[in-house]
Amino acid sequence: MSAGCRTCAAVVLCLVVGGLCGCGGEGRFGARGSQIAFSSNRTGEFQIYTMEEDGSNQRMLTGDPAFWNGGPAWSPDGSKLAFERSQGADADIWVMEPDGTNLQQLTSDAGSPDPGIDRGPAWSPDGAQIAFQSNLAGSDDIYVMNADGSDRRRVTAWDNSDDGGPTWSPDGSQIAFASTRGGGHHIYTMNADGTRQRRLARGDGSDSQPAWSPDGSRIAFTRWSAVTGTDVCIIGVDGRGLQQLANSPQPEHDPVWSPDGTKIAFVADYDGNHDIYVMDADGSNARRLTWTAANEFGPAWRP
Ligand SMILES: [Ca+2]
Ligand SMILES: [Ca+2]
Repeated sequence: MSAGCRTCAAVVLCLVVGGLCGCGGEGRFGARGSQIAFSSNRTGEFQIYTMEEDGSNQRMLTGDPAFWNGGPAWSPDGSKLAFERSQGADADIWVMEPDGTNLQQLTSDAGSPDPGIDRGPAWSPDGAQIAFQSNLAGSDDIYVMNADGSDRRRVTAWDNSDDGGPTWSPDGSQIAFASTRGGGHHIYTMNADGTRQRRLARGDGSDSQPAWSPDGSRIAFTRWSAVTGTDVCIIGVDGRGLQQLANSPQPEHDPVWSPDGTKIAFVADYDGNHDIYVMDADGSNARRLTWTAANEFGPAWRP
């Protein structure tokens, strides 16, 4: 296996088990809809950063080299960032303010009963709940908890398949996610209480990382094929209108919508490492926002 293929395999594995989605006002930390949070290992371990949507003003929010930090997700009012933080084999959901202060751990291993690897936080549109994936029951499943970490409940329980990468519909009634049930990796939708689970995108690709569009009509996601590796695609919530937006032979993944639905931020590796890019929602006009030799992942647009 070539180094490139190993990278692809690592990315695909990361996409399958990792859930990255996520998604005010003229406030203390920038204008509404103009900031993007992401993770980068430019200083060593992965930390959470924010930048303006033109790539300027990149600031590190977390800085403890003992922890891996990723998967940032903005609260709907833009006042908080949920993210996944791990040390060793464990990972939990944390939340902080957009300047990196007031860190709080929402899921915990302390004293058990939570030995789970908890990842991929996604806020409900009303800000009251956070969906995430956890292997608490063995395989990865989607869980929903109150935004303060209380009242966790499991909403997927399909054999031993892995379910991850939750993203809420804008009206809060549904959650899309990626699942390995039935073989392969595909996008499913369900009611937010776990009922009416059904497969969305057909085709032979390995699909992951769904991101619901702000107008509710489409879902962006990552599809892996043997020809072009991981690509950014979108599909209607009725399962029609599949489009490939970024499908070069290089890896493209981690799609997320701008709050106004006109742009999609994503991650691509066009020069040997991963960086954040933004394109128009029709796939045109891609421009690069980060220029490091390190890796950037998991963009999340501030509401
Ligand atoms: Ca590609
Ligand atoms: Ca980079």
